[in-house]
Amino acid sequence: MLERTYIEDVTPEDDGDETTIAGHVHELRDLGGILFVIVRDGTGRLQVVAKEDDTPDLFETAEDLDSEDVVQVTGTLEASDQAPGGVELAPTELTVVSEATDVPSIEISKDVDADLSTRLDERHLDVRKPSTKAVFSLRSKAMQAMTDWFYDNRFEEVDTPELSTAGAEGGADLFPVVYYDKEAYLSQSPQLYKQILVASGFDRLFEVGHAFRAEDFGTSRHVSEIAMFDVELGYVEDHHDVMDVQEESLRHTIRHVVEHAQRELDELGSDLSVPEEDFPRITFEEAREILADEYNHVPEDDDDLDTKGERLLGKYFEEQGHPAVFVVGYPNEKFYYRQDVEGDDIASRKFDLLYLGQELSSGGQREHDIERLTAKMREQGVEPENFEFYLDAFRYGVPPHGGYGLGIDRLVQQLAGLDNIKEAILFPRDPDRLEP
Ligand code: ATP
Ligand code: AMO
Repeated sequence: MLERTYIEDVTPEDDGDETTIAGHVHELRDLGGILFVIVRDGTGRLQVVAKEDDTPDLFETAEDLDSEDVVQVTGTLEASDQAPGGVELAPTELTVVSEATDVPSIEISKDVDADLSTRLDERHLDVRKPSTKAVFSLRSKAMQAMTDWFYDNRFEEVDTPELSTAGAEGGADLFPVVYYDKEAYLSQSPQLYKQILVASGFDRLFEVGHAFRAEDFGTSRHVSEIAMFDVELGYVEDHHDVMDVQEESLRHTIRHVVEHAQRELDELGSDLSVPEEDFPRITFEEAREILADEYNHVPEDDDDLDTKGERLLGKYFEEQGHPAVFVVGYPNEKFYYRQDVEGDDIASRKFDLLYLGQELSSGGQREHDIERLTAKMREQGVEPENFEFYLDAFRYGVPPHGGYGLGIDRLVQQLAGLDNIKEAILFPRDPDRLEP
């Protein structure tokens, strides 16, 4: 490995220390006889001050530098009030590791916002921007925290196929693929496999995977390829056990981000707080009542909340100090949710979690009785015969179970305070974008 100190580890307290850094030339400022070279690595930026009088040979090399050249610099750290971050490097050695042969087509060092489409077309350049890189450092830290929580709470990670013969979430938005001499589909959700595995004895599992939805949307919160954090657990009493897992793991994740990704949050100007209080759990009917009474808003679809409704509910609860709220008991849900349970005053044990005014996850308790499950499938026009691989698992004893799927891209969008979900994805896919 090339010798180097990560720039985020350099502080004014290191005054007088000799160190080596490596990174891209972020910015060059020539003051005649003094050259400021701002070097950027994946963790931050440091000002290198080359002086013609002190190190004439090195100064000559520095004068020939171009933006985005890759350099390795050794020198002495000097605390200075004038330096960005309060510390700079007086260089004694400067090596050009790799030269940039072209001039970047978008501004990397300045905060002029190119439009999103251009940024995504030139994503490899856009990601060099500290504010863009911060999104993905934050994403990595959030995912580390989330997976840690599940490992720490006796969940096991599983890996299920993304090619299959049937869709779990309904047939309309499937992507067909040519699979040898058959037609197959890209997975919409690991839903069926999660349940099969709980039946088989993986009674606390999670999976980080991709889900594909051929939805014909043009919204700021939908993409065609979704990173999904899926969870399933057995031996639940009801959907509240599932919400407990969703709530605790999310709180842990946000807390970790607030405590360990402050540099990224600062870079993004995102002011995030940890939702310490219990997330309110309201029924679907209560949600509709709040929308009608407080905002005179009636979602078009009787069985769902619309985007505007979710935003308004988010606002309503945020004003009361709750950034996250569960809406429980959606009517006419997919066949795998427990519905019409005797004694329940809700239509189903399905919930959505709204976080900062946007749906972040869906989940609930599942139907584990094969008779009721097949009846529900038939009622919904889903042929049980096409789901034998799934139903078979329910013939050998299945613990009562539940789970949820959380859209990772939406989580990052909200944590980072981004307008569009595509900003939270390195190489997003939508109806118009299949590259880069
Ligand atoms: P579901 O569980 O109902 O299949 P979902 O969990 O995949 O949906 P979304 O796709 O975010 O979650 O849908 C939630 C809400 O988003 C919908 O109720 C609808 O109000 C809104 N929505 C979905 N598609 C669009 C669209 N094309 N344009 C505007 N809003 C949309
Ligand atoms: P659902 O279809 O609600 O539920 O998806 C779960 C979560 O995935 C995210 N999501 C999306 N994100 C971006 N673009 C999209 N097109 C998109 N579609 C969904 C959302 C959503 O809340 N099997 C169930 C989950 C379960 O019950 O376990 C499912 O897939 O954040």
